[in-house]
Amino acid sequence: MSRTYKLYGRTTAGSHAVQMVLEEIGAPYELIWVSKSPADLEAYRRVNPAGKIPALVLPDGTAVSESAAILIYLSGAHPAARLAPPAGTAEHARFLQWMVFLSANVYETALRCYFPERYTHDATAAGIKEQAIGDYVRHLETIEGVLSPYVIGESYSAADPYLYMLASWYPGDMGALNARLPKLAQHGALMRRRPATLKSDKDHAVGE
Ligand SMILES: N[C@@H](CCC(=O)N[C@@H](CS)C(=O)NCC(=O)O)C(=O)O
Repeated sequence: MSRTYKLYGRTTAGSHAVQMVLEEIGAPYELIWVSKSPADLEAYRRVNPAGKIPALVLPDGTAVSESAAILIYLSGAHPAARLAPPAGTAEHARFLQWMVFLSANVYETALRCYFPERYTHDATAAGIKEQAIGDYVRHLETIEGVLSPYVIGESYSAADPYLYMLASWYPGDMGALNARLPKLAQHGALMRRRPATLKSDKDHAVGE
């Protein structure tokens, strides 16, 4: 049985954080780009029936989707990489809280920003996007309040690449965001010192 993970990704998509975590772990993986062509999408639905990026196929062939679930799974499967506090501790509860917060709020807001037309049947997409940008800042402000310097405090965890990726998708004025949220800006700078971040940044900027 191959011990290699298969990561299904796309530029500027949720596979970015998963690749960062696989790089942090040092696990062997193959990055498979999924284009938006109907043929690629139809084939990809056999991996993730929802058709959303990312998906990770485990070495035993199990396909897992939902970015937060993939990151939490990898943290637990590779404890030596110390990407999450030990399960059952209060620190782990806080880790789970922020992983779900990022997925349910920040990721959701990003999707509303980039696909506003999916949230309306009439011509109000511009208003939906405007509201979503405000929500984006509000959710990032909540995280700014706890960054110290990482999401769960002094220890780096899988929540950090997740936050880094989601913050990088902010569609408004990034300079203004950095000025308003200095701890988030500092978090981004810390992340860019890590080879795993740079590798995933580079691959996800280019794609196949
Ligand atoms: N809740 C999902 C959201 C995944 C998602 O919506 N991914 C986007 C890319 S970032 C996508 O596949 N969009 C294509 C589409 O919706 O058609 C997760 O966290 O993995």
